Amino acid sequence: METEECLSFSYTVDEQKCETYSQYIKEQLDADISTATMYFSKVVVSSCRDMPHMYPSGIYPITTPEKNSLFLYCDMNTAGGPWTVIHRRTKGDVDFYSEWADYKRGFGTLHGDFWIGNDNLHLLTNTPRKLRVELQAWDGTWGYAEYTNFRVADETENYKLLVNGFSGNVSYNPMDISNGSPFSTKDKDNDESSLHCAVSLKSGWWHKGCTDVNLNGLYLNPTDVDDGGMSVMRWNYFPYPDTKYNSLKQAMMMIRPSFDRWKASPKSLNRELNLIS
Ligand SMILES: [Ca+2]
Repeated sequence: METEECLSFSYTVDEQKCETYSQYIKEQLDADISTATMYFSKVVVSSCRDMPHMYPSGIYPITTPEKNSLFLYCDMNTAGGPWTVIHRRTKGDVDFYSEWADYKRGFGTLHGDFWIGNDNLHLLTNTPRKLRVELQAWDGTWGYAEYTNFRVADETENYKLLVNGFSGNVSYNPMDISNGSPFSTKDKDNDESSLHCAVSLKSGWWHKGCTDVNLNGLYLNPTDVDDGGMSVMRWNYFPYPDTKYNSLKQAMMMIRPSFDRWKASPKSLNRELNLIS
């Protein structure tokens, strides 16, 4: 491996080993990531994006420019980061078939499966944000999608979603259908369908009529799916372009500023602002 291909600081020429800082800390402390992040928890910044790149992935106290203080999970390893993780499902031990108040507040645990909360989503996307979605199928296939613009309105607009500017390695962009839709839960039907999509698909989501992506659906091994796949955690046509519903093993959503203000030229800044206005 050439050093240019290693994005980590801990590349060693002799061993030709490229490690992330998280792995390095884990080995050094013989501890899990939570211990490592507690070690650094006195770092205070206004977003994950401002975290020094040498820090490991983990939970950090963030004080936003609006002076809201909250804990966020910063992913320091994924391409294009640091990212703020807003949704994660890797184990299936958290119930995502939840009510409006739960989705508003957020639930789960930042180290495991969680939803960051719709009020937090609104707070964190009040300036333009890029969205990255990571997916893993049960056969081990990884996929990702990115969106140039991602914003969530406040509760008075039922957390309406703006998402566009798709790119990625998945064959289909199902978020396009959710774009412009308000959020719905099992106790609040805001979708355009005659169905109550949140109940039919067992999830809180920006359902329209209903949706082609159900990242908050049921966490099920494919052998346990008994409704044809409608209500499972899924991203239609992933990983098999010929099969509409495939249950997912893992999914994660994360955000970061759409552009780095300090790197953008005035010209590109104007282009960006025109795009979102
Ligand atoms: Ca409906």
